[in-house]
Amino acid sequence: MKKVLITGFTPFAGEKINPSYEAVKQLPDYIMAFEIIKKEIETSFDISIKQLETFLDEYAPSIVILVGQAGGAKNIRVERVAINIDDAPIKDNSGNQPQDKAIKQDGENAYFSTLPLKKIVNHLMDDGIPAVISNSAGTYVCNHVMYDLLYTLKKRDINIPAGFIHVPYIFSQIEDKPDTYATDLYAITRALDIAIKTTIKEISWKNRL
Ligand code: PCA
Repeated sequence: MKKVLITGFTPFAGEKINPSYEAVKQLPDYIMAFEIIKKEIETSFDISIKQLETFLDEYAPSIVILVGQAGGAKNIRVERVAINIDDAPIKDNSGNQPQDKAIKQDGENAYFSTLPLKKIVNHLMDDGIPAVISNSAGTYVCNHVMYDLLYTLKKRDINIPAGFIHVPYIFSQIEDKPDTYATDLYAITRALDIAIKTTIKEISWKNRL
């Protein structure tokens, strides 16, 4: 059975949970005849990409969607681009804080997501979930892992839909943060379910042509 690899991150920056993995965990085990492989990735520059590469080897997925928290975001942010730079505003969970550092010496300056971005955003909006295409995944661990994903797939000549989605805080995280936007976990889980279905439909149509 074909597989979708979907990952969330561990909590970081003093948070008790990370809504990305909380939502990933809630997804069903199967969607439209694809097995959904749900994994947690450490919010660490070094560990995260080792974990990701192990998952790619182990599962050989047909679709990869990485999910991370974007605290303060007011919508689901479907990322368009990963850039070749680490510039961490805070330490990661391993205590590292790289500054102005290229991720891959032999990598492109940037790689574009290969997910059907506009279709995902449109289907989310049709469902009443606020969503946008974002043109920066930042310069912290999320951009780092998105970059490593797209670089690795290109190196291995694997042509599959792959990309990144940032999600807002959920309500339990903002009790001590006045005036900060949050949504409920169900909306995020539903958004991920829609993103997966939209991407599966996209490859199913392409294969019929
Ligand atoms: N968000 C961080 C890293 C882990 C996460 O969930 C980021 O946006 O880089």
